[in-house]
Amino acid sequence: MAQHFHLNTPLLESIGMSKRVGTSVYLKMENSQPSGSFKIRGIGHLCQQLVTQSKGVVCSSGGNAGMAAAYVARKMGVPATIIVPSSTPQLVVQRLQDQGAAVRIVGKVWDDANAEALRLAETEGLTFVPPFDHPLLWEGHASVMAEVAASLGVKPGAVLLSVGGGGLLCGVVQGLKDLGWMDVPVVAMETVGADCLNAAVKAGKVVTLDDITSEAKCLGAKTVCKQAFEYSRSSELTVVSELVTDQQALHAVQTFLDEERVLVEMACGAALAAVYSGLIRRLQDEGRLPPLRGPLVVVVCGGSSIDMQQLSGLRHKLQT
Ligand code: PLV
Repeated sequence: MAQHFHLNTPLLESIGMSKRVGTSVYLKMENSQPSGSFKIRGIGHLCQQLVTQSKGVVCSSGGNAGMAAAYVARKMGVPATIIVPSSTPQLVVQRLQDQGAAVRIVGKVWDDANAEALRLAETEGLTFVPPFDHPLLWEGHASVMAEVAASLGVKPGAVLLSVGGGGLLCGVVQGLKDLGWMDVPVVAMETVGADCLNAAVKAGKVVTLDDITSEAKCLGAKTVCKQAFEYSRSSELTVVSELVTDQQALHAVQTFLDEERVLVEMACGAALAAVYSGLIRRLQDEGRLPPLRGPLVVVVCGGSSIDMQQLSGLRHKLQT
């Protein structure tokens, strides 16, 4: 039997969020995965398929894909090199090293790090592990919806998640397709300044952002993957692309810590903010999201880019 690296995570009802939304809200706790985020689902699956007799893996990452790649590589007994941009906090570099990975800091944003990872894969003969743009990743991420279906027992009214490069979105849509639940709307959240999907939706085509100006660095891919964009405009699906500010994402991280007693990073705060800022209610009032006919499922994507020091730094910077 194929070895799984990810866990079947808890699906917890949130009373605080349910009160705000006016319908029951369930949290899929991907923060409790071994590598700290959902990324282990797709990356575990991809590595199982591609890392046979490999000299090692190389992964470009805002941090969490790297954490997953480092964890999986360690379990498979192969070396991992993780290329991160300079915007990655030292605490993440340390956590990657603690997972046994070699870390290199290249460029300002993820796209720069990715170019170097592709180069290394080519020159050193390493297996390239992409953070979001690969069908095997989406296939792996799809397991999150299968678990939700098994635990919840009913069809969700909607799924709420964050979008960086769009891998999680593609995986969730894949999972919904597998379940025959293509009518379940997906609310896809980004922060202003890390909004490559929203920019593509507005432009009607895939576009590349000039820069990443949001503090949600793990959402900071300049170009969304093509499949995510295609899903966003598919007539068979409802994908609602929305933005929150960094202040709203940070406020959500803090409210989540207070109410659910769990600390997540800004990338995850973007999704949580859709509930805490009242956006989910507003979208329904304005008819942009159909009235919820079942519980709202929030993918709590997690993330390792946070600790108390990082949190107070963000509070200071964003003045909340
Ligand atoms: N982070 C990627 C891409 O960064 C990475 O390398 O780790 N939530 C968290 C906590 C994440 O780390 C990410 C992606 C996302 C959500 C968004 O997932 P995606 O990229 O599949 O849309 C640049």
